[in-house]
Amino acid sequence: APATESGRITMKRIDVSKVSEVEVADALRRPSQKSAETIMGIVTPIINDVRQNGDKALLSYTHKFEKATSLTSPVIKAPFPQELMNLAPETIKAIDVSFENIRKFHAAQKEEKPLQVETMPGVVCSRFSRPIERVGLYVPGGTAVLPSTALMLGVPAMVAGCKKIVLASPPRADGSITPEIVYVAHKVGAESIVLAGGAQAVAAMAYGTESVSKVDKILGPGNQFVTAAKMHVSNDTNAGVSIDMPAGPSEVLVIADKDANPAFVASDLLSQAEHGVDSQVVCIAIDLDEGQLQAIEDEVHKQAMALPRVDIVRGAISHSVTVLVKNVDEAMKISNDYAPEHLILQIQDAEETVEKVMNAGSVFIGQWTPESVGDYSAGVNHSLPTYGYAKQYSGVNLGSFVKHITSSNLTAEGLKNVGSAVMQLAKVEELEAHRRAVEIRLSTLEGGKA
Ligand code: HSO
Ligand code: ZN
Repeated sequence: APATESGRITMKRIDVSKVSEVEVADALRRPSQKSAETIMGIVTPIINDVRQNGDKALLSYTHKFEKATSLTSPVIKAPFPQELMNLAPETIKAIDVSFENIRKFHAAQKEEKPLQVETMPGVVCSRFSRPIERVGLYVPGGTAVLPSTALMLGVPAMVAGCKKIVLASPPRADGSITPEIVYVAHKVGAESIVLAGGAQAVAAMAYGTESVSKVDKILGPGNQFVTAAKMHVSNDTNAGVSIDMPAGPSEVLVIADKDANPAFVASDLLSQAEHGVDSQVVCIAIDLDEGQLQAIEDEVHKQAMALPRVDIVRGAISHSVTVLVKNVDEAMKISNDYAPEHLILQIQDAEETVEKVMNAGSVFIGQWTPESVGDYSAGVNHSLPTYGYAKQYSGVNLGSFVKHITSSNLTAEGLKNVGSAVMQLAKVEELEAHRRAVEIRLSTLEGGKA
């Protein structure tokens, strides 16, 4: 039956004890995205245009897509004028509190000192990190303003010590930029804000234009065009730019047992459902009876109807599902296969269950931890792998803004210890110059010279 039958907002139900594994997987399939070729076909000409024609092309796309026809310059440089960041005191306070928590958590991810290992006597291997010098942070526009995303990208970039932080975000139709985003840009020490969105913003940061600084890495979520553009530029060796991860629609998986408060469960499902019609939310119900299931469904409907974004929620809920299982292990098996961006554990022993989490972007433990605390203020990052990519990607973290460099340092004794292995492998690979680089030194040592 359609999920919105008679106007009721309800998730479909599936009982794993009654259907095959294939049916479970089908029910949990993410809403399909437009094909990669279709999207690439649209973004490639835009990227090429910005690459060739710089600011002129960038501005013309902003005029066209953002309707910001009065905009004459695509960039604002720091220091940002105070009048661009006038905010209510309570907003400043909220940003400041969140900033500080995110800063603390990401500063703790710094490596105290270089890692150093003596693999053999006299053979010392080290690893140290250096910030990526120039980063481009994409803050989406679209149906919501997202200063929180500016915080999630900007704060770790600042903590890592990136020299140049460029923020890009689509301007409003009057050509202005959300003051909250300007305030965050100011707090993280960004050098500029690019007033552009979509593939054109990505291209401008990847190649640079007359006024947009070229960057070394582009991070941040975005729609399918932004994601495709990031993939495109990261595959272009002429751009010399990397990206964080493929991004998709927001999603959450809530595991609830008899102890869970139905109203809390529903509120968490809805907080991700309101992101977009293509978002997906999943509820795994452990051994709930009909009354308990009904209670969650009633709350979903009731709370959804009271939301300003009820139409978006309706879209998301139409491809969302409640999965009935018998125990925690069954629940965790499904969750790990799904690899949700956000995993909420509203179960007894939530903390102990974390050990069983194999794939997830970020975990929210227990009934007092709504996912929205992580979206804004707890300190964890909200830029997370979606669409099942939590199987192989980490969310944005301090490591996203640094690269690791290794070093080797051998004494004469060290070379004597490891030299024969090197020479033998070089011989196997028939790379004689490699072998001789060791041999020449060993014979010098044997000759007794200093
Ligand atoms: N849940 C979103 C992030 C976000 N929520 C921003 C509110 N604002 C993606 O994980
Ligand atoms: Zn969110």
